[in-house]
Amino acid sequence: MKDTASPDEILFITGNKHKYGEVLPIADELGFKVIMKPGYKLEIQSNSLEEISLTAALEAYKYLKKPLMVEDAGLFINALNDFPGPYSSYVFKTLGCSGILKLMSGITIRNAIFRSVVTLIYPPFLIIEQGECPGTIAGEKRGEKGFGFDPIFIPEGDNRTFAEMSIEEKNLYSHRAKAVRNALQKLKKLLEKTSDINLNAP
Ligand code: ITT
Repeated sequence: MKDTASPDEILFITGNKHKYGEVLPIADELGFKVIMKPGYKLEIQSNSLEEISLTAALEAYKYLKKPLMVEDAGLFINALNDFPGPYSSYVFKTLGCSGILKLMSGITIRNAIFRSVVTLIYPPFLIIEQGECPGTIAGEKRGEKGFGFDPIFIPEGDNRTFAEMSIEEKNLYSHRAKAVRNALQKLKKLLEKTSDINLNAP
């Protein structure tokens, strides 16, 4: 019988230590031990965050054969027809926050949404969960914390950017916190439900 009270270890396939810092307190609260594992995330080009996240998780599992989680996220800006969306990583490296602000100059409707898709492989379970955070693009960069587009994103319900918040505050709103929480809660329920079944039996 599986002891669901002891923390279950899950590798978090990411090279982004900020993401790891955001995921840790959520995993902790739900009784899972998440360990950062850089160097195994295959980034395919696709219009779909789901496909990027699932493909990366399956590829990493081929090599590591251990319970693992991949999270892929993007910023979708309404006035730019959802740009940069799944291309956020590349666009951040090339244009950065300042480039996005330039593209947005003169635009008054500044709605945007952060989306996140988590794929969690914990044999025999494969869980895919999403999280969204609606908000607006600020007029200028504000704040020093966080990463990526945090200095220009103001979540709905607050007037600070993500970069002006602590991890705990960002986690109250963020796309990633919602997706990770959903995925780990689902896994926890499945492990509880199946705790008296030998999942390794033929
Ligand atoms: P891994 O792929 O190694 O996990 P990454 O930083 O490349 O890390 P993503 O591909 O999921 O992560 O994210 C794409 C980009 O979107 C990321 O580089 C940031 O620029 C931006 N982004 C995603 N989530 C963000 C967040 O919570 N705050 C600010 N920017 C974010």
